[in-house]
Amino acid sequence: QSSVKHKLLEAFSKADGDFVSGQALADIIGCSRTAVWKHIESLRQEGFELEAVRKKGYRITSKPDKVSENELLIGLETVRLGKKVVFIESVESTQKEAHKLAEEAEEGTLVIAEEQTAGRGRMTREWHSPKYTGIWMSLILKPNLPPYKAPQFTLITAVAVTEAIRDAAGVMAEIKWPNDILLNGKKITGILTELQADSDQIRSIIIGIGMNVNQRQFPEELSNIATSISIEKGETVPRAKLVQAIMKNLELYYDEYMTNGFGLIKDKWESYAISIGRHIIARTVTGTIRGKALGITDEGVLKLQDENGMIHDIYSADIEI
Ligand code: BT5
Repeated sequence: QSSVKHKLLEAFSKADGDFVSGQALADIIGCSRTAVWKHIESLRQEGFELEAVRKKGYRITSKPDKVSENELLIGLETVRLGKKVVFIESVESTQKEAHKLAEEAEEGTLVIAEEQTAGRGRMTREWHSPKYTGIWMSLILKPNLPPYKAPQFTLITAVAVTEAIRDAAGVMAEIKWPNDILLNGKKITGILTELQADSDQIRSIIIGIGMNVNQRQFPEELSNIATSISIEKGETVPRAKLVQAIMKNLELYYDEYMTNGFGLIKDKWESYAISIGRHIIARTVTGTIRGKALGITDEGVLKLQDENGMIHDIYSADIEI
């Protein structure tokens, strides 16, 4: 049943908004034209809107705002990333699921949920992940690289996600080192890069992305620091389209990174970052440093110059601007 739906959606995806004849659909799924009609009805039940015109066939006029496998498949323009989707309606944490699947999973496998009941940030922090309004997903990559390269993936992801938000939602997202994306000064996205590795070789990188898309409000404790795309833009944004844009950009920059190294990504990252060139406060586990953010190194380390002119390498911290 679900593979029939898959084939139908793939056919509509290829048609790119044009009509597909009932006969063509019948051929693709190997059934009668009457049976096609039944499958079309079941798509309608799921929230797809389809137009049916005699002698022309069917076309999809709108997709439901869901992030399940089918919605992500239509219009996905990647070769590897996001081709295998593990959708779970409600999960503790997609990150936790991805860790469980990582060893067996093929590269590019995406774990995504409508809701997380125990989403997490760095360390033991909580990540607020309410139902149907955000993007809560974890992507499994398997680059042939040593583990010390892993922090660069947070930066690659930040560039890919920032561009996806700018293009697919039309709002000016900016990066705050190392793993936040802000809109009008408030956090809309957090990135969590984790590893399964041997001492000299990455086995899997698990990139967790949490994005506030269509929330209209936040709990008290987050309302000063967090926002959503729809609050800032004043209209809702289809989440599947954002996921697809992220997958496309990530594939592009991942390939760029593996082929040509970090140069281009570093330039883009610095051009999207708000903190570079400004005075900031970096709170690390060992203490607080104030100074001017000079830029990032090829390893993704933040260079911070204090008032005595001394330059500090910041590997991990929370930044206050
Ligand atoms: C992060 O941590 O920003 C990484 C968040 C990664 C979440 C994704 S969702 C999919 C995957 N599955 C998971 O379980 N996690 C990943 P950090 O820099 O430590 O920031 C956490 C802090 O952000 C919290 O302590 C709150 O102050 C704040 N916060 C929590 N939920 C938020 C939200 N929805 N929007 C904005 N800020 C939030």
